[in-house]
Amino acid sequence: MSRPEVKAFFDHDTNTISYVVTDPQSRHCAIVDSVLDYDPSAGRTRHTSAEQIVNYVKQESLTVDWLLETHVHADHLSAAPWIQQQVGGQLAIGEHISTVQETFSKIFNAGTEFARDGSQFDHLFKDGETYKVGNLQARAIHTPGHTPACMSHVIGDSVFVGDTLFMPDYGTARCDFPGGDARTLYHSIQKLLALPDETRMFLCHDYLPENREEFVWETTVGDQRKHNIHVHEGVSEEEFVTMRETRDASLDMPRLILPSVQINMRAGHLPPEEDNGISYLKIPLNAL
Ligand SMILES: N[C@@H](CCC(=O)N[C@@H](CS)C(=O)NCC(=O)O)C(=O)O
Ligand SMILES: [Fe+2]
Repeated sequence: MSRPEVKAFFDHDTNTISYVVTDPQSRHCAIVDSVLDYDPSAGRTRHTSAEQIVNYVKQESLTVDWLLETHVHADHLSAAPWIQQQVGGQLAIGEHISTVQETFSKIFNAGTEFARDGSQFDHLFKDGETYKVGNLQARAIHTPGHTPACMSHVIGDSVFVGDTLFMPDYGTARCDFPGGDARTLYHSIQKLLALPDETRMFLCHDYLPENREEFVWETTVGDQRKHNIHVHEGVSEEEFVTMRETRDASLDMPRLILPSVQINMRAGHLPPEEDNGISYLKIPLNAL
């Protein structure tokens, strides 16, 4: 089993971790879940975080094979199209993106200009599909529940799980976004926990629980299986669903859900400019 080099980038504004996952032999890489900085008071996007990734790719002379989005993020905007312009690579997400696009096109009353078939992406992964990052063997696993299109990616000895699991002391992702489902998440998590115990596991967020002072985003399948506070071995499906639904009822919507979803359902592109050359976002009232 080959071991990728994993370089993590932590975004303090949204608690998101992006990764550059490199095959040390070929120096080919995949970029997982990049962040486009967004100031909601000004409606201003910036590329400061994305530039760090691009600079790293250039410094290390990497060839970008893939820009992987684990899902349509609801808490930060994706910088994937901007990074692709700078350093190339194929932009990919799970094939069930069309379900997510269908759902959100209704909420945002998107026009016919908005394709609901995932065609904004270069590639749509199917469950179990294998692919390569340089010479590293990789596999996409459909892990819905947080959203219908969530995918996890096994690359060499590591798995990138997006928002399915968080650190063992924080637990699991919420399941109350449109199309989310706690029971479905439970089953997806079982697929991840069935990977070999020593598999390195990389998470998309860390929200720093009260009893910890450092952000952490790497764990192992074995640690999750034994210690995850929501789904460790022995927690039944019913117990999990009750816990998750109770917790979800107490959570506020993510601060950036409205901008994030409108950009990310378009693969990270801004909505088409209006006749004055400015792109606009909508705020649906009382719809979420
Ligand atoms: N306070 C954060 C919350 C972000 C959030 O809801 N994160 C999602 C992932 S996109 C989650 O699953 N949170 C789990 C939880 O808080 O239990 C924000 O406003 O951005
Ligand atoms: Fe998420």
